[in-house]
Amino acid sequence: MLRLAFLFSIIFAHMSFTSPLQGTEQTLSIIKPDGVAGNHIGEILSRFEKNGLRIAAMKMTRLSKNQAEEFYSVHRDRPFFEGLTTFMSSGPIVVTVLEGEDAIKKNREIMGATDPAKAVKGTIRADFASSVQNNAVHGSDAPETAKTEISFFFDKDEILR
Ligand code: IDP
Ligand code: MG
Repeated sequence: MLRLAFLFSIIFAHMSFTSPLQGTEQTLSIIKPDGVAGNHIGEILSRFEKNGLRIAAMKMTRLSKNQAEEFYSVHRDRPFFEGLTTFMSSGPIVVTVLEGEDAIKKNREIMGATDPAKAVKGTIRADFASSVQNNAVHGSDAPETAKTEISFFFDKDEILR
């Protein structure tokens, strides 16, 4: 009997984390320091939920300059790298794993274009961003980057269902 309970607890523990449900996808979202400082956490998270994305993991944290440089290392040769990583380490951020059908693309649509001046009205960046750099949110751009970005912030057992 005890052995059976033990077996079930292992099965349930295993079911409770990580891989997305069949037909769904996971993506990493960050509410950047400007979004947090502007008191927009609640509104931004509610946009994800209202659009059918489920929050599967969440934490508020702050990146060191080194961590910001590591996270954005693909952009290391771009002229905006220094400013971007200084900005990203300037205050607390809220990091979430969003899960749902087509989550990566859907999140990018909800976010809007990188430059808020070009973002469609009603998107997060059109409504809350103040410049190309201070653009309120980050979202993964492809399945491979989503995977690396999620594991940058979360252990497997921090992603829940
Ligand atoms: P994305 O966040 O829409 O995917 P990326 O091109 O991947 O845009 O750039 C990463 C981040 O770098 C942007 O979200 C923005 O904060 C910053 N960034 C991109 N282009 C510029 C620029 O021309 N000037 C200043 N910052 C920029
Ligand atoms: Mg990008």
